[in-house]
Amino acid sequence: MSQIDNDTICAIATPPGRSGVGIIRISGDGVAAVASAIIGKLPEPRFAHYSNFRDADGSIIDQGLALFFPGPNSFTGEDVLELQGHGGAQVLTALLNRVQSLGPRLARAGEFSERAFLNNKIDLLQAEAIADLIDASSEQARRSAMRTLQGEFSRQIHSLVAAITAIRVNVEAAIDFSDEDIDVMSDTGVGTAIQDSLAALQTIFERAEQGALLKEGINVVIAGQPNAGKSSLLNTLSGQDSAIVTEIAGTTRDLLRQEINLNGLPIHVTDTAGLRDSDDPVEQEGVRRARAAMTQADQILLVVDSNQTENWAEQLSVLALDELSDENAKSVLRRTTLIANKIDLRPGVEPHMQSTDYQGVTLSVIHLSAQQQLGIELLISRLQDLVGFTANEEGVFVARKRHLDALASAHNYLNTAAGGVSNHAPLELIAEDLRLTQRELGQITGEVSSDDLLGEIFSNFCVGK
Ligand SMILES: Nc1nc2c(ncn2[C@@H]2O[C@H](COP(=O)(O)OP(=O)(O)O)[C@@H](O)[C@H]2O)c(=O)[nH]1
Ligand SMILES: [Mg+2]
Repeated sequence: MSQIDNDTICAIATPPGRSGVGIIRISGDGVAAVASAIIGKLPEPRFAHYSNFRDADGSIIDQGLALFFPGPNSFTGEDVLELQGHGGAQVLTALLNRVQSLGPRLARAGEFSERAFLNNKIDLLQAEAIADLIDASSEQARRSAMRTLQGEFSRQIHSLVAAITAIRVNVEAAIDFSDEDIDVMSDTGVGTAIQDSLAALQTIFERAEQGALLKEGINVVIAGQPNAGKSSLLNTLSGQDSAIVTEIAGTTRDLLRQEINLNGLPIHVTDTAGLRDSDDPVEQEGVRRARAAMTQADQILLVVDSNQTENWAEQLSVLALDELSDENAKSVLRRTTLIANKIDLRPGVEPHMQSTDYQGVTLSVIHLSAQQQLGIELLISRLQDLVGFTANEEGVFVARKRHLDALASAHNYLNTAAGGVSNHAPLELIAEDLRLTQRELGQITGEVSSDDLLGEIFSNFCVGK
């Protein structure tokens, strides 16, 4: 576990730029000395104190509010002083220099939150939720981050850990009494209790998975032959005229990225150059970048002209699957949805979805018109279904890949323990699997965590947080 540095830290807590108010935050034992030097006294705890902020020579740098929160009843758990002055770059720099000249050093990114964690003011999930709340890109993401910050995710993990502790106690008892003529394992219902915990773990995982989607979103790449209507589809999805659309094949060369929010699910869409052989070096580079983007995509939307859907093999040849290993080719196909565009040119064809088999993989085909905005809702619900996204975010808490990995691994250990119980495996092995389950869960809240992990998590925060 990281040792907390005892030195006093300071940072500008408001974003750079011009604003009515700019805040400097100071935390640590040196706070009292800073307060008396700059404002002449230590303000009464938790009262706003209006004051001059003075430089070493007595001149006034700025005027504003000073707020003092004595430890342990502060965000970091240490003495904290906030100087709320005016939000100009020169004002804040001068004030920060003055604070530093009195001893405090500049805080590292996330160091205030790290101290709050190390002083047990918040657990690791909550510390991460602060960063996620600040970064929230949608109303749903904000609400789910707030749920984690209020401790909902942590409470569910804790109650799971408590249930597994109770099971471990019974398994340990069974080990102690194994020579005697009583069956502690079945008397105490260990098997059923493990099944209950497995179900609870599954529910938490599903909520966390939704939360991770709200936070991270999915990468969608629009690909296909020139003039299929890729850029039109990007424009329709994003509701903006972002990409140039012309009837000239080869218009798009650069990758064009747009962030779209579909009912709270962030979608990072990339429009690409049409896939064809070309002598033009600029276009060749565009095609190369398009292919590279496709390998990174969670979903590839392969746009084709709906007049040319008789021969899928020909349409799918632009994916250049024969240049890939069998496994990679399958992976590309599994990530591909076919978009049969321009149905407005085909009298009698309504927007619809069908499927087609290709090389043993079933692909969905969505018939729509990007330009006339017909059938776009089919595509949107298809994208949401693909990642299992539900617009109902009740009980969903923001989560990261780190949490999902730990939950999945906890599920594995617990499942092994369940199998051990039904197969009458040695009790010591079952006890060990339960211990490992708990260890994985402890990593989520930060009860068990390495310095490396903590360093990585907090360094992604902004300074002053
Ligand atoms: N009728 C019709 N034309 C479309 C549709 N989508 C795109 N187009 C036209 O097809 C041409 C190529 O479109 P564009 O989006 O630039 O295709 P890209 O080369 O794949 O990016 C343009 O003239 C578009 O107006 C559609 O749904 N219906
Ligand atoms: Mg284009």
